[in-house]
Amino acid sequence: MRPVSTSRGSAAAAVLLSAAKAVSATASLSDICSSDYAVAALPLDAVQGVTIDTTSVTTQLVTNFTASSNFYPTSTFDYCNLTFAYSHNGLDNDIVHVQYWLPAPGQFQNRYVSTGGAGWAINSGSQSIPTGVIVGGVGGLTDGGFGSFDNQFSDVALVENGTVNWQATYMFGYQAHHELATIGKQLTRNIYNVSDSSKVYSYYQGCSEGGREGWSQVQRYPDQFDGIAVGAPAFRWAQQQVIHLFGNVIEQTQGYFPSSCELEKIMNLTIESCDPLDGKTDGIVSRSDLCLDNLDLNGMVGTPYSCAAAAGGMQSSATPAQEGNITAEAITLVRAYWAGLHDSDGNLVYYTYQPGSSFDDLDAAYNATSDTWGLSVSGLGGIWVSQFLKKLKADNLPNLNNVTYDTLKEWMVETMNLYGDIMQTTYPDLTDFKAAGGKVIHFHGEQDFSIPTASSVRYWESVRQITFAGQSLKQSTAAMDDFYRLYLVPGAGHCAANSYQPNGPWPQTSLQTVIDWVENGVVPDTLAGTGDIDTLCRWPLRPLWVNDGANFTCVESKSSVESFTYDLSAFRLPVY
Ligand SMILES: *[C@@H]1O[C@H](CO)[C@@H](O)[C@H](O)[C@H]1NC(C)=O
Ligand SMILES: *[C@@H]1O[C@H](CO)[C@@H](O)[C@H](O)[C@H]1NC(C)=O
Ligand SMILES: *[C@@H]1O[C@H](CO)[C@@H](O)[C@H](O)[C@H]1NC(C)=O
Ligand SMILES: *[C@@H]1O[C@H](CO)[C@@H](O)[C@H](O)[C@H]1NC(C)=O
Ligand SMILES: *[C@@H]1O[C@H](CO)[C@@H](O)[C@H](O)[C@H]1NC(C)=O
Ligand SMILES: *[C@@H]1O[C@H](CO)[C@@H](O)[C@H](O)[C@H]1NC(C)=O
Ligand SMILES: *[C@@H]1O[C@H](CO)[C@@H](O)[C@H](O)[C@H]1NC(C)=O
Ligand SMILES: *[C@@H]1O[C@H](CO)[C@@H](O)[C@H](O)[C@H]1NC(C)=O
Ligand SMILES: *[C@@H]1O[C@H](CO)[C@@H](O)[C@H](O)[C@H]1NC(C)=O
Ligand SMILES: [Ca+2]
Repeated sequence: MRPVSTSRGSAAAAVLLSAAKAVSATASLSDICSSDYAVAALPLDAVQGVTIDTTSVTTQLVTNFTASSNFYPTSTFDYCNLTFAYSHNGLDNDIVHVQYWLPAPGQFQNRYVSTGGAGWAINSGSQSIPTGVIVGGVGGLTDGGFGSFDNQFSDVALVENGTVNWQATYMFGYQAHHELATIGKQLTRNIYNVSDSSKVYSYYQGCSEGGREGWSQVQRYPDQFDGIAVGAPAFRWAQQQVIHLFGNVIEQTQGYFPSSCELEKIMNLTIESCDPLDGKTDGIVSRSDLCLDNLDLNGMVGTPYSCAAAAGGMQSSATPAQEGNITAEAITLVRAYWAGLHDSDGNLVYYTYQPGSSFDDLDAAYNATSDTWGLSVSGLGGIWVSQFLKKLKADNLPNLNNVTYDTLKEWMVETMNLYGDIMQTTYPDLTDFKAAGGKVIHFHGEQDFSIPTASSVRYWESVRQITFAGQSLKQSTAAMDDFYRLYLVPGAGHCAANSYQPNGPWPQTSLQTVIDWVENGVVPDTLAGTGDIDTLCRWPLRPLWVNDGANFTCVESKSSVESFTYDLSAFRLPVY
């Protein structure tokens, strides 16, 4: 258990302090950044079945590096970039590269921090890993064995058409992160001469796919991390991947493909209508649960919109100057999108996004020759179906011919059946993690357009019901508060603040928050946010402005909780 009592806590802190002083007196960053020093520190026996290649070690001293991201405060520091490779005994052509950033011995505070990726990437290059050094720890990332630090899982997911790369799939699912952290923690001890009797605290930070990777460890290895700070995890994999195609199937079924400008106008009108319902007209939809009851969707029909022409970017194709009036067809489409995916028996399969968020999964393609909008299959959903269900080396489905709402449900069931144990990262019994003293800070943008906000609420609720089965709502909610706290971020999009709702908050220092909770017993009633709202309410409390927008509060709201709670009646087994 953690040293939270004051006497034991300060004694432990004193030991750490003197250890840090002793270290800083004896070695400099350049001393520990030699390849000989690193080779001697390799934890050769850390993971059973793994052989570290001692000839693969590289070290590079980097000075005055400036790191900037919305997941840590901007910082300038020196570090040592240590990399090496390992392989799994008995496998051919199997090489995994890991990268660890070491802080100067004088900065080291007995911490190790693993970092994850996004989309189909298992790391974020030099974007996420600085967070470790910034908190006085060693940062770590892995290439998952996908060939190089720049390769993604999707680059190697199929060996050939029809042949799944199972080793890579298990590595992506959870194994690579288990190895990264297990090696990283022991390496950290060895590099800084931390004695067996001193603690090296271990943490994880990541968002989206990176959020899923953090949960993959908490659910399987209760002792892996003392704390994790994760956002918008892509963890209910089967539903999450396939739901990206739902918007396209509505468009195809209804035969209407809206222009980007028409959708943006509907979003803008929604934000305008929903913004004040939280008690303050500040451009931020803090209570999306109150939106639909008050929104006059039919009243939007005929409202004019216009947009200037835009050049295409990396992610988007060029769009022409657009002008028109919102159509009844577009409103019908948006209603269906918000109602969620239902099968042909009318049962709910999965929910989508909160009103006010942008309509990314409804993006259509502009054809300049015909001056019309048509189907653009969401690559986020199409890639999973093509590679893992159809087993074709293809980046997307070529079209959605014959794909119905029922097909989407079948694809979700097939994914759970074939890949559930690897990718469906929603195991809800966290008894062992809690007993080990682990802590979780989990947040999710309330206006996320890529991973439904309700998906995080659903998992928190599953953990509450399964881990604390038999306890009352009040008891189990209090028990959750002891180790796992969820915060919805007003107005925020996917793993970032939202340009359509400027000045909304973002929890930039969540890793430091979980460290303070783990090491000093500082319990985060609210999570610190940047922007105009500096506190984020912890679920199930909900934000509300009172006194004519003068005071911000977190309130209980049964109806709000209910609006985030769905009965996925299309599935006969529990979907956690
Ligand atoms: C790093 O920055 C400091 C302060 O700006 C400067 O004095 C030092 O020369 C820089 N070091 C290197 C190696 O650039
Ligand atoms: C760290 O070193 C490895 C191996 O030389 C290199 O591939 C990687 O780009 C380096 N990372 C940074 C951020 O310099
Ligand atoms: C760890 O101990 C070795 C052997 O005493 C010493 O050479 C090295 O400088 C120490 N490392 C640090 C970071 O103090
Ligand atoms: C939507 O609102 C944004 C400002 O947040 C504005 O830039 C954009 O032009 C608006 N879009 C339309 C279609 O009116
Ligand atoms: C939009 O509706 C107005 C009437 O409200 C009409 O005058 C105008 O022509 C329509 N614009 C387009 C592009 O259809
Ligand atoms: C665009 O429209 C033209 C004319 O109708 C058609 O020939 C062409 O196939 C379309 N392109 C795409 C990519 O659908
Ligand atoms: C594998 O499938 C893709 C997508 O259908 C196809 O383009 C490619 O030709 C196939 N490769 C082989 C070797 O059959
Ligand atoms: C779609 O379904 C029809 C009727 O069942 C069938 O004839 C056709 O081959 C199917 N098309 C595709 C692309 O699967
Ligand atoms: C509202 O905030 C003001 C200033 O922060 C404070 O003085 C006042 O007590 C608050 N009122 C309520 C009802 O919380
Ligand atoms: Ca508001």
